[in-house]
Amino acid sequence: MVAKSRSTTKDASARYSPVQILNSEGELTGPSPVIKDEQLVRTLKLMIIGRSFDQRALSLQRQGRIGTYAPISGQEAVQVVSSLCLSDDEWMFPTYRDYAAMYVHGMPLRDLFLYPMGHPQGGRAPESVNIYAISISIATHLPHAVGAAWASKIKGEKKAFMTYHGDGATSEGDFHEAMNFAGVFQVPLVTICENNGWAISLPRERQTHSETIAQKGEAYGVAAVMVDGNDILALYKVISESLDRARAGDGPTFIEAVTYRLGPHTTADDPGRYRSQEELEEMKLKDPLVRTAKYLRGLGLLSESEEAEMWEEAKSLVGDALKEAESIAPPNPDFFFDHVYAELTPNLLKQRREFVPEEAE
Ligand SMILES: Cc1ncc(C[n+]2csc(CCOP(=O)(O)OP(=O)(O)O)c2C)c(N)n1
Repeated sequence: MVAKSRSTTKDASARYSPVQILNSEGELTGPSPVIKDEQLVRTLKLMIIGRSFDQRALSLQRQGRIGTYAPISGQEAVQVVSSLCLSDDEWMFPTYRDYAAMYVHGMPLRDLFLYPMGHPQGGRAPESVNIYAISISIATHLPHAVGAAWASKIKGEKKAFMTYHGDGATSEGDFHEAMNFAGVFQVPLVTICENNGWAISLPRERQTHSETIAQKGEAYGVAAVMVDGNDILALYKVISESLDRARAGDGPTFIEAVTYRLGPHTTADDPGRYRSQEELEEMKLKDPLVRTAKYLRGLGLLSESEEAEMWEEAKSLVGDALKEAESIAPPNPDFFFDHVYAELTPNLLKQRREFVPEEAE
C-alpha cells in the first residue's frame, strides 16, 4: 500500500510542536523549570559574549584580518544553554557555526579567533577541553559522536555526549546512519539540530517533505522533541532532561531546536539574493537576546545599566582575545604535514620539500 505522505506527516506536526515556556515578549506561557537567578543572568551574559564575538568576527573578515566566518547571531540561546547543561567531563561534537557552544564548554575565545584565521591552534581544543574536531563536512561528525557515545556505554561510564548540526545536515547519509546506530545501540547521545531556517540558500521547506525535522528521530526509535530554540527556559528543560536520560542509560534524544540565522550563511554569502527583508524583520522580533533580557527585566534581575555593562564587558573580553590571537605567529607553511602520519611517506616528504625549499638537498 502506498501511503499518502502528507496525511501521515500532518499527523506528525500535531505531535511535534515546539516546546515553549517563554514567548517573544519575554512572558511565561507555562511553568518554568527551577533555575537559579544567577544562572539566568549568567546565561544572558554568555549569549551577549557570543553576539559580541560574532559582530567583531564579521567586521574582522571584512577587514581581511580573518578568513571565511560562519555567523551565529540568532542562535546564541540554543548554543549557550545546551553547552551549560553539558558537564565539563562530557564531550561535544560541534560544527563550524557553534562558536558560542564551544566557548561555554571551555574553548578559549582566542582560539575561536585563530580558527577562522586558519591557525591550527584554533582547530583543536586544548587538552583539558572535551571538544571534538570542528566539522565543516556536513554531518560527517555524527557517526563519530555515536561511536564515542557507544564506546562510553560499553565502558560503563555514566556520561552523556552532545552533537550539533543544521537542518541541511538531516538530508545527508551520515545523519541517517548515525541515527540508526544511535537507536539500535541506544547510545547516550543528545543530537541537537539547530534548525535555523536555511541551508545556505535552501529554505527549510525545500530541505525535506517531512512536516517536522524532529520526526526523523522517531523513524529510528530515538526519542524526539521539538523546542523553541530561542527560548532559554524551554531549552533548559528539554536539554537537561535529555542529557539526564542519556546519563541514566535511557538512550539517545534527537532535538529539533527551531531558531533562525539572522546573518548570512557565511561571510562569502549574500542572503539578500534569496530571502526577503520582511522575513528577516519578522525573525528579529524573536531574537533570543531581546527575549531573555525582557524576561530578566520583568523578574527584576536586570537593569538598563547592568545590561549596558554586560555589553561593555563582553566587548572588552572579545577585544582582549583578539589581541592575543593576533599576537600569535602564523604557523610554518609546511605545518599541515605534521599530523598526517608518524613518519611521512616518500611522496609526502617530496611534497613537503616543495614547501620548504631550503630543506631540499
Ligand atoms: C558533505 C558536505 N556537502 C556540502 C557542503 C557545503 N556546505 C557547507 S554549509 C552547507 C549547508 C549546511 O546547512 P545546515 O546543515 O542547515 O547548517 P547551517 O550552515 O545552516 O548551520 C553546505 C551544503 C559541505 N560542507 N559538506
